[in-house]
Amino acid sequence: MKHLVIVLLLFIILFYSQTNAQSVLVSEYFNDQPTYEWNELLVVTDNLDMRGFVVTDNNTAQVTRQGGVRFKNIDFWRHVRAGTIIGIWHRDYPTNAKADRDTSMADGRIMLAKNDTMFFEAYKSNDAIVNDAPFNIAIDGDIIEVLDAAGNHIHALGHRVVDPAPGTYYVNMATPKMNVATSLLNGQSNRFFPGSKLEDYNGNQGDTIAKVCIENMTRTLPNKDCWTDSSNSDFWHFLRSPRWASPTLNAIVKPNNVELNWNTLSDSYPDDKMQGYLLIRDSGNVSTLPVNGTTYITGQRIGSSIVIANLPTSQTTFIDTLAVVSGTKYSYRVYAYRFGIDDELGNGANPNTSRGRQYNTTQLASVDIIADVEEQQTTEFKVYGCQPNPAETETTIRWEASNSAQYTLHIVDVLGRLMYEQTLGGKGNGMQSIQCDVHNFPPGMYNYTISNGKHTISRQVLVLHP
Ligand SMILES: [Ca+2]
Ligand SMILES: [Ca+2]
Ligand SMILES: [Ca+2]
Repeated sequence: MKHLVIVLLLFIILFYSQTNAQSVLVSEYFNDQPTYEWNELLVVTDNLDMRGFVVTDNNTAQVTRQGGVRFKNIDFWRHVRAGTIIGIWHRDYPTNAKADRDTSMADGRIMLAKNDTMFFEAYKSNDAIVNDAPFNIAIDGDIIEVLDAAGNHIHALGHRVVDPAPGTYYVNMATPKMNVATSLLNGQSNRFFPGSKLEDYNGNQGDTIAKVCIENMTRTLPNKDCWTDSSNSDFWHFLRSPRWASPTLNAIVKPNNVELNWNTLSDSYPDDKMQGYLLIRDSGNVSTLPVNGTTYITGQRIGSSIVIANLPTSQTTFIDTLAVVSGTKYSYRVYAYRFGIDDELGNGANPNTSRGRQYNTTQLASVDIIADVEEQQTTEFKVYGCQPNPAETETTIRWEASNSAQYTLHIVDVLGRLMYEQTLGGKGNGMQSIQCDVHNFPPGMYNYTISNGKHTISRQVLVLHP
């Protein structure tokens, strides 16, 4: 029993130290003339309150903290989403281009300057040896460290070439951390690589989990190896996409629509609307996934699928206004996403950048249905083959009603896209007909469906433009 309690306590301590310590990662930092120096942070914990957080550098001997920034007590830092990339210039903005000055967090990427008092207060360590303590990376040794608002160590990456390396501040610092035993020349960056999972961000000097070189620097982009093109974009994508445990989707087929409902995904701060659902329909098999970095609009195609909605996570139902064709298979998918269009790279950012909108394409809700709406079994009305069929410019659809209900006509293409819709009015008994203009339809097979709200009957028409 006593052993069990100790084990449990150790587990709890370990759990807390892990979750607290790794809420933010120091991913990479760049040494140059101070004007062009930067560091890059990656947020791990979702909905993280970063008000009061500190990013600080160290002196060359790694003995004491120097300067840096403290995140201001403003709403901007209150609900930072997992996967947010924070780049900080160590002085001012070099230019006002979005690559260099990006103050909008909706896309999960910001690039701010230390001297921007909208976001930061200057931080100077109480025990800084030098009076003037700016944010300066030294060639022979330094550390970029993140502290939480209470001053607790969160994460650090350092370098030091001179023996003994590392210095005493580094040695006494809590984990997780990493030090590379080399100098960092102007024009070089120190970066975690491979950095493909959280455990890769904590190690001992000599471990090959961080690298210093002049090649492949990646400011606010996934880290790259020095001499190959491999990057840790999968890990960035993993942090930047939402979680959805056991997604389920139900579809209820009605004569003139399909009602969809699904279970809600995990969203620790729905108010910011940074997460949502992408809904698609396919009248065959879904073969193409949404592409990371791309934001789709309703009606847009993803392979053979069609986007039917983009919804916030507060909504878990949707009515697809589609007159289904009996016997036809329809596939529905609901994908969860986080973040909007990238401010710098625009819509359609290369998926390898893991920037902009990120989809969870492994945890997704799906349902396939074969529509069965009791068609051709009613005595209330009959639908006859249209004339002519194949049709070139127009065709006449005839039906015969035995009562005077309200009838509607829908024509859809093979993807289920509505091409034509007509209310036929409360016609009386007997033979009815309507002439349809099809000269604008692309050549192909179409389904036409007549419904009286209770029953539907569908037939097919081939459109040709010889
Ligand atoms: Ca941005
Ligand atoms: Ca320094
Ligand atoms: Ca990087």
